[in-house]
Amino acid sequence: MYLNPGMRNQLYSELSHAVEAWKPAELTKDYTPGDRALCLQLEDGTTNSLPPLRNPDILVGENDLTALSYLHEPAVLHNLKVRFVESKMIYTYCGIVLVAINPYESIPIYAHDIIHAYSGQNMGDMDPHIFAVAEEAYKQMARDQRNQSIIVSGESGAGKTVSAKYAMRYFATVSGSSSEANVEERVLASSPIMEAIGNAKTTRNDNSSRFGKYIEIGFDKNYRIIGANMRTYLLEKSRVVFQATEERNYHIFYQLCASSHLPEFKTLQLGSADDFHCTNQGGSPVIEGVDDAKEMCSTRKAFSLLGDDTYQMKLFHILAALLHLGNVEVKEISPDNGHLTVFCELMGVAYQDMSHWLCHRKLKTATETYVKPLPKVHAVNARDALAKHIYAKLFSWIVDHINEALRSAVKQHSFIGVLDIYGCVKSACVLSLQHVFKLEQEEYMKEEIPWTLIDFYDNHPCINLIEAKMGVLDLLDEECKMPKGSDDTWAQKLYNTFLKKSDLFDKPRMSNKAFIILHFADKVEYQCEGFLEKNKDTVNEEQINVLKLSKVCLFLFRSGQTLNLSPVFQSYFTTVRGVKFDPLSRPCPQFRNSLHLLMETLNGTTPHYVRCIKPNDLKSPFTVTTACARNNRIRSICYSPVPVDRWTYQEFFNRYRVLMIQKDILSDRKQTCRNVLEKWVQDQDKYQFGKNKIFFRAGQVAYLEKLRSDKLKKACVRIQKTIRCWL
Ligand code: AD9
Ligand code: MG
Repeated sequence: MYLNPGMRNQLYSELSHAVEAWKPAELTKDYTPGDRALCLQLEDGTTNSLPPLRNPDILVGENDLTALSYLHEPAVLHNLKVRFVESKMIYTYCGIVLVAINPYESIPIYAHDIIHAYSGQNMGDMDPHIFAVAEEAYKQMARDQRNQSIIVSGESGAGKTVSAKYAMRYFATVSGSSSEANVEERVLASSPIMEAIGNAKTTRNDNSSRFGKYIEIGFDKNYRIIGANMRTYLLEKSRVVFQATEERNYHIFYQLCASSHLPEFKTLQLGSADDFHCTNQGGSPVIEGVDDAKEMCSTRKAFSLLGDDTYQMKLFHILAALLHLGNVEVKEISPDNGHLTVFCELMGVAYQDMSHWLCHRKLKTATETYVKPLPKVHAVNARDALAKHIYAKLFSWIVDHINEALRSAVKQHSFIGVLDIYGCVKSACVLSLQHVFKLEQEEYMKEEIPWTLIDFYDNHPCINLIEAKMGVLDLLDEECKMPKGSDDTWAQKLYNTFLKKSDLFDKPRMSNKAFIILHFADKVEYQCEGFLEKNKDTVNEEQINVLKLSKVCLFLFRSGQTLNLSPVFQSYFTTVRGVKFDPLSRPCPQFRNSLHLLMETLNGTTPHYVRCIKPNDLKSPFTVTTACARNNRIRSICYSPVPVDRWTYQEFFNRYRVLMIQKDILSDRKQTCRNVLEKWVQDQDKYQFGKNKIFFRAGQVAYLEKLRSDKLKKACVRIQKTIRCWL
């Protein structure tokens, strides 16, 4: 028998000690049904007793995991498996969190009639569903007069983007059409555009989002949809010039190539995606079941819905130009380099200037300025940096443009934000969640509430290791400035500074060119090679000046607010197995600000959580492989933050006045609320009285709401009867 160390105190809260997740143990006495405990002996000789942990059959398959008598990893897994594999139910609640397992199969549970079935219903009355979460957010927005957010998390390919889209579709459908024509349709049209320019095929997901997105759907005072606004985070720029084996560049490039035969695209001089360096490196330009030419039609339709067609064409010119730029061999630039000629034509810039600055650099000293030819490797890097820079500008221009098109003339009364956290758990956006949990915990402390949130999400020591003064990144910057700095010298500095001094830092035994960081419960090995060059990844100012003279692409450079994130911590990290992940971004000041803004926004809303689970790596329908299921995401379900609902005493009093009879009402508001709550909710663990607020465990407010509406209904019936009597 294997014993999880957490079992000792039956808390299972040993998440941070994943290294020692399970320990062997032996039963010292046979278990007979009816025994109240199992007697165990661990390898080190210590003994333990545990209650029998299997849930009664009647509870297995429950649609809320918190209803299980024993909420531990095997029980959670078993319950999810029973629901998912046997009953084909992909959604389960765990308190306030909706757990969604990717079915990898189209299932008929998202049609319009299902949306309407969920509309106006109470969460507890219906099967768990993304629509139920959306409905809850919608209802709470109106009921509490508070903005809401739906936070969708999960590893790559788990179904975050799909869930976020269904939530948006729900709002677009139930919130009716407002004064503005087809506003719902236009809000939904932002998705195909963003996916075309920000999603790509990776080894883990054919439609992987390579940026984070927070979209706020705006409502008027009648809670009808009036527009939307989105913020994006951490676009993976390096993909524009580099793709790993089996991966692709952003979909839009393949869509353009697949449409190159159309008369309107003739000037782009494109052809097969196999012919361009930026689209052929992965050696896998086709996605099974996807027709890029058809997708292009959807992208164009969405663009047309959200703006005028002239800009659309300009964008396609720039995108095609990037493909040609990728094919320019910088060292062999002749006066008539074919691809460079097309690039310059499409971008509307002078060939002479561009070809010159692709292989030269201006150097300034205190007294003079001179021009130096660039060594080939630097010239290639500068060309790639330019391509990435242009793409990032284009991306943020499109985001701004969509926001402009979705801005409403009507005053916004409230919003529901949907956060699609991209990539795996290491994504920087998760930091925002940690922050929310931290604030949550701080509020409990302020209110003197004894509840504690498990600090699974508290990753601050790790963040400090990376971004604090003289942290990993600071040392990288320092090394970049050294005349003889190299990846190896940087690695050495890291070892000298952190080895044996930080618990979260380690060095692989067999390598002097790599380091290990302990993120959450996962160790990740980073290869140092190429970090310095990537960190220096700066755009040649002279090349930008050439572009700024162009009428075609000047519009991209007007705003100048693109976050210039160093790619180092965006996409250059590789794990031991060579699997790329979406790591912490370089926390440059602008990014920190945008993250803080996101945290502030989230903090001002009532959060709803959706945790997506990828059940297997083969994309097989309704299959759970143990390795996948036993990852930390599933474990973490057991530790989801539970309490969220809170009311001030006055708010509670006002709302639930109907549950009080005259003699309940005392001059002391707090005492009144206490008495009433104790009367209606017997289990005292379901709520806590803070100094200024009452905190409720999940589901309690819904329960009180039901009591309230029952009371009101009864009162209505009484009134109607009385009126009838009078008549
Ligand atoms: V990434 O971090 O952006 O790489 P996501 O966003 O978590 O990832 P995504 O939503 O793109 O994953 O889902 C991956 C694929 O799983 C989809 O393209 C669908 O083919 C499949 N999927 C996900 N959810 C559902 C669903 N509810 N029903 C059917 C689904 N298929
Ligand atoms: Mg996604």
